[in-house]
Amino acid sequence: MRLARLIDLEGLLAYLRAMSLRDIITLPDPLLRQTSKPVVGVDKAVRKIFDDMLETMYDAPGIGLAAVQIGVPQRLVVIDLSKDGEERQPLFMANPEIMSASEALSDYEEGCLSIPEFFEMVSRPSEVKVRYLDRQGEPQELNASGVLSTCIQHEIDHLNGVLFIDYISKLKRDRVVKKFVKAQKLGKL
Ligand code: GNR
Ligand code: NI
Repeated sequence: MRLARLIDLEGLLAYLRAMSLRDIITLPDPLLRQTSKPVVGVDKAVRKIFDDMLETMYDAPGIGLAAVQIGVPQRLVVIDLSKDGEERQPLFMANPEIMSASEALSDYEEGCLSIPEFFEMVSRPSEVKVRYLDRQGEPQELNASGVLSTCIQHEIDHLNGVLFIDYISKLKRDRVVKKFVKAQKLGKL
């Protein structure tokens, strides 16, 4: 748990109630480069991981999270694109797979909770068709465009050990990795 939450009473109470906030691993943690394993099905244990991921993502805050980012190398993703004050719309995906992707590309400025405070434009297929198991373990198919498409592709990349910095110039990538290696040596940011 982060120090900021320990000295924040409201945050501490929320933590004690839910017991599900997890630490998000950051660059250069080698786990971020590992390939996550498929889940056999969606049971109680998997739903607990989903819940922890969602809580951690809302707290960060972020619009998506892959299980590996909380140190669990299983093929699980949560996404919620709802705006502040709107009703939450969590999307739970187990073993998500991209079935097809459009030829047309879209540019979007991406960030990643595992690479805090770094943002760059990334070009990806505008639309994807994705298959996954939902929170009940039911197979689902989804056609995504816009930010949802970008986010799904970003999260599935995490499951394969791929980060958005892999799509930017080597110069910029080396620079940001170096910054995080140095920050870690100095005992984190
Ligand atoms: O919160 C996040 N925002 C975001 C913005 C643009 C493209 C992708 C993302 S996902 C990111 C959270 C994250 O790191 N998920 O893995
Ligand atoms: Ni990310």
